Amino acid sequence: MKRDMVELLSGRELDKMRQAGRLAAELLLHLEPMIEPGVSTLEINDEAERWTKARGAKSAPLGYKGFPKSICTSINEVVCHGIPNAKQILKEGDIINIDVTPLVDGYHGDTSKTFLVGTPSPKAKKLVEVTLECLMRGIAEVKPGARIGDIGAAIQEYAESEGFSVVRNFAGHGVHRVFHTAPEVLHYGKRGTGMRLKPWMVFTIEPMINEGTWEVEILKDGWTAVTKDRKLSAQFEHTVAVTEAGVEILTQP
Ligand code: EYL
Ligand code: CO
Repeated sequence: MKRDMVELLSGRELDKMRQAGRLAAELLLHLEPMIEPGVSTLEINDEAERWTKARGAKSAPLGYKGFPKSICTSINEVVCHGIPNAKQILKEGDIINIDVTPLVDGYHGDTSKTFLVGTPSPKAKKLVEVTLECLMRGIAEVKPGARIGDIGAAIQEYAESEGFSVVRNFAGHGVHRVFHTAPEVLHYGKRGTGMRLKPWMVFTIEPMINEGTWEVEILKDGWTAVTKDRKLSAQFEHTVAVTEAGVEILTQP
């Protein structure tokens, strides 16, 4: 299968993706009560790993391109791919994105959410609300015949209208038996451009929205992406399927 070919799933495969997506959504719900000041990101990681294994699934990020942990935990200025660590303790006012991808019976469910730790600043809360709305506006564009550029355009228009910026270095992606594959789903762009969406395509939409500059830097650990200006970044992610009727979100419980 060529790297730029977008697979259309069978009905049986979409059912597997529904199961994987549901488990991913349930995992985020399970972790939510742990998100409190004083907990370490390693404790969250270890509970995610334990819960996932107990359900007969695997954590896809673990070992993926050498990634050392089971989930990504991205706090405040961390844009994505934060590595859980025992010395990294959540504190009052933080925002933290938890990104999970259980591999269930050969299929991946990929979802993430930015949680508030206690009561963050009004500015931080606004960023998180706008980022969720960006994801939902992107999803609302998904239907047969729409263009992939319509998704990014809707996200960019809303983020920038609220005074925020869209990260360019990371994109949504096709996901099924393969964790990351075609299509690439940019979170910025122009309406009416890019490939046409067809029923049975499955991909993620996962906008990263920044308070300041969209530019990111990778820390010396080789994984952690942070904002260049060290201002806040938030992200939400769903795995979605294109259906005859429009769109089905696979990663809600
Ligand atoms: C591992 C691999 C560089 C994830 C996603 C974990 C991190 C940095 C290379 C994308 C890319 C999750 O789609 C993702 N999350 O929604 N890499 C990922 N890694 C990793
Ligand atoms: Co993803």
